[in-house]
Amino acid sequence: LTNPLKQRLKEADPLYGLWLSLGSENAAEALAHAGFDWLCIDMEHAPNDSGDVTAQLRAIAAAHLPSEPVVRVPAKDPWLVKRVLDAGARTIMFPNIESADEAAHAVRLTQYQNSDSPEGLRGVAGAVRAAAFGMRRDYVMSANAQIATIVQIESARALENVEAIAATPGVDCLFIGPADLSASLGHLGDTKHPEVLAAIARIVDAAQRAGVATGIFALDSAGARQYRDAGFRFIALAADVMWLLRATRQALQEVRS
Ligand code: 3PY
Repeated sequence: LTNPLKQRLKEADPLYGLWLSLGSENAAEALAHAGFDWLCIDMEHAPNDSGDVTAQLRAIAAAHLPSEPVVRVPAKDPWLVKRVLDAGARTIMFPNIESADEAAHAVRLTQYQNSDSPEGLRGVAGAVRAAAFGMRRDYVMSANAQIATIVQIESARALENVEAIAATPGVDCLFIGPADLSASLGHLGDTKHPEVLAAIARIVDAAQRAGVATGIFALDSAGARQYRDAGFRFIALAADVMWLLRATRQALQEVRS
């Protein structure tokens, strides 16, 4: 198994992605032609179960441009993480990680138990899509080193512990959820509040000191550019459903005016 995204997260170039929230393999395949570095299939806030994720992983793989899929699971659930990895996901995003212990647990969920990961919690099955249904016998031995773990920092408690979370072995990227972070800091809906901006700066600093990438969800390209200039390297350019509504509403307004 190789996961190009895991390597690219260590490099300096910014990686731009898109949230897939439509629950549609057709949309996923179409958007995989748009040239994003990564596409995030969202199981936390979108109607995607593990069957939908499998269909979208296949759809993304069918496109001619190599967008790397990321799957955001809804929680640190062993059975769900296992299924998504068995379906072929190589990069998992965990929402709301609040301590180094939680970060270490998230990493363990992605790892088979082995000498390099004695506390790994991932169950072993050979005949799964990730291992070409048993044809890729090297998968089980190579997966641990290639799965990337992205943890979301999105609460006041996570902020207190961010330096320890960033230093947790196996964490590849700290991803800020600005909506949840601002709510947790007492500023629901105000992602530009000075306290939220100070929190974001602290998270970037902690990640840079620990040598891990920092990611964030931007609402548009102007916001994405600002985040890039602030040192973010893994930036979501909003979500498919948001662009769909923006573009269609604008066209309708234009034709009606
Ligand atoms: C947030 O903004 O809270 C996120 O998790 C991004 O979707």
